[in-house]
This record gives sequence, C-alpha cells and structure tokens, in this order.
Amino acid sequence: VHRFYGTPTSPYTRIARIAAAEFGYGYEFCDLRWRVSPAELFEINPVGRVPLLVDGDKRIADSRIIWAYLEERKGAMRAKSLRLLGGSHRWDEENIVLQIYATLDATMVLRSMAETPPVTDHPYLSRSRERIDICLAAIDRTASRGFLIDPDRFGLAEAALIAATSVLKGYRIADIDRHRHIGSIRDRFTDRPSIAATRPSF
Ligand SMILES: N[C@@H](CCC(=O)N[C@@H](CS)C(=O)NCC(=O)O)C(=O)O
Repeated sequence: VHRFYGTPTSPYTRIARIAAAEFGYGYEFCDLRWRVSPAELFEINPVGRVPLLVDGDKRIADSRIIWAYLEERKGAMRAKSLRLLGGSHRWDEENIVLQIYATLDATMVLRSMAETPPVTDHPYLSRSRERIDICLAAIDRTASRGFLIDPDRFGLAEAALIAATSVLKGYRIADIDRHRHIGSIRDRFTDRPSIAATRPSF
C-alpha cells in the first residue's frame, strides 16, 4: 500500500501521481500543504517538501526519485507507449527535464516572493523570471521537431512539461499559448488517463 503526501495543485506532486498511474499503482492520497502544516511536513520529510511517498517502511521524497522508484519497484506495469528512464535517449531527456524543473523551481520562487510581505524588486526575482522565459523558449525549440524525446511515447519529460505548464497557466505566470510547439505536445496527451486523472483546478 502506498500513501502519497502532497498538495492537490503541486506540480511536483502531480508528476509523482502521474508516475503511480502509469506504473499501475493505487494509493491513498494525503493532502498536506506546507503553508498550512509546515511542522508536520518537516516531521515526515526533513526537506519539508511534498511529494513524499510512503511504501511500507520506505519513504521516498522528490518527484523524479519517486518516478525512478516506482519504475524499478517489483510489480510495476506499464503500457508499451510509456518510455522508461534509461536508454540511449537518457541524456537528451535529462537536459530537457532539467529545463522543465528549472522553470518550475523559478515559478516557486516567484510565488513565494509574492506572498505577504511581497518582494517586488530583487535581483533573484528578475533572474527567476528570465529563467522561466529562456527555458520555455528552449523547450519550445526542442518541441518544434514535433516531439520532445521521441514521437510515439510518453515519459517523464512529457509528464513534467504538462504539469509545469498547467501551473504556469493556472497562476498566469507565463503566456504558454505563445509557445505553440509546447501547446501541441500538451494537446497530444490531454486524454492520456494519467494526465486526465491528475488535472488540477486552480
Ligand atoms: N525537487 C522537488 C521539489 C518539491 C517542491 O518544491 N514542492 C513544493 C510544493 S509545490 C514544496 O513542498 N514547497 C515547500 C518548500 O519549498 O518549502 C520535487 O521534485 O519533488
């Protein structure tokens, strides 16, 4: 039995939940918001972040590590269209996933600095905005070949891209519609069960 600690709108939590759906695992979802119960979160995960997966006596934190853990876990199933992490595509995928996570991390910086008392003028704020714009442009250039890693399969890169861009749209942090190649990858997987089942509302 898996238990997932996470926040419903957290893109990192969503990536981990997509992995659970893709590898055929059910779980109990425990809503844990760091703004609401920060002490409880630090208690279960010293890093103080969600998602956290509890599997028997194991605690696995961090969306990318949860993806790798579920992929390797005995009993994992998958559709043929699901791309695994390893293989000749790995280093290309690592670069793209890094750009997507950098976009997400910069989004979290912007969101945190907007909280009361808001920080409106700080060099790291402008750097984070710049990082989002430059990474999105780079990801869109990659996507202009019609796919991120390969044409027919879905994997961590697509899951992370969809989770990240939903949040950017939901919080109106970036104009995703300007990046039409990213848009066509989002459209391609919109009905995939793991994506449809984890779609957040903002
Ligand atoms: N690298 C982590 C990032 C997780 C993360 O930043 N989660 C946010 C929720 S959206 C969080 O818990 N933030 C609280 C904090 O940074 O203190 C992952 O991929 O899971």
